[in-house]
Amino acid sequence: MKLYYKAGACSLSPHIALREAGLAFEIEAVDLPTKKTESGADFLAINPKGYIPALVLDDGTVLTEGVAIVLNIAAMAPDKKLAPPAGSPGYFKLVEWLVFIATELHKSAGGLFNPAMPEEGKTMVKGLLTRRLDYVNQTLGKGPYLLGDSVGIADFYLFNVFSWLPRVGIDPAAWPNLVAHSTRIGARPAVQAALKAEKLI
Ligand SMILES: N[C@@H](CCC(=O)N[C@@H](CS)C(=O)NCC(=O)O)C(=O)O
Repeated sequence: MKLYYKAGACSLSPHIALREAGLAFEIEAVDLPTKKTESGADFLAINPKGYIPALVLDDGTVLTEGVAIVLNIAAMAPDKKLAPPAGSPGYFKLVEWLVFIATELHKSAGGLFNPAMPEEGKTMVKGLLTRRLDYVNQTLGKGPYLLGDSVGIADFYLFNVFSWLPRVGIDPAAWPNLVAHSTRIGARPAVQAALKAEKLI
């Protein structure tokens, strides 16, 4: 399997999931402005959507969309219990979290990196993000992880997106339960290995 990624971007979530799952994989960086991969390949020929993450499975299938990718990774390593069993009540809570992170946190926070976004737009998005993060902070007070006692793919995705806040001018200290969650996830050996492989530490 090969994961196409950009250091520190939203591909960090599937990168961590692959390491937590103990699966065999390679990573290849993508230069997003030119759509060229590290080895000189045309990334648009791999993922016509032009964005990372993209995971090429061993049978050649190209899977895109971070949520689909991490659900597939969890399904490939059921013994690691990175997701509740498909179809169980816990599974639908997991999907609820993944969709919330993708649509309410990732895309909002991601937009703040765009230098073309006007200041009024940034203020509006930061207000929205603040309300969403208040909710996550409150929920995390009830259990160490998003689904309670069991760590999994939603926690890695949340860790990934939360790590962007200082870079977009938001002080994470406003959400102590989220900071504690991020510290807890960041200390995991698989997470440290992913950060090292992406040259982030
Ligand atoms: N809907 C996609 C969005 C992925 C995405 O936002 N990727 C960003 C980096 S975090 C990207 O590659 N942007 C470059 C582009 O859109 O050209 C997903 O959830 O996986």
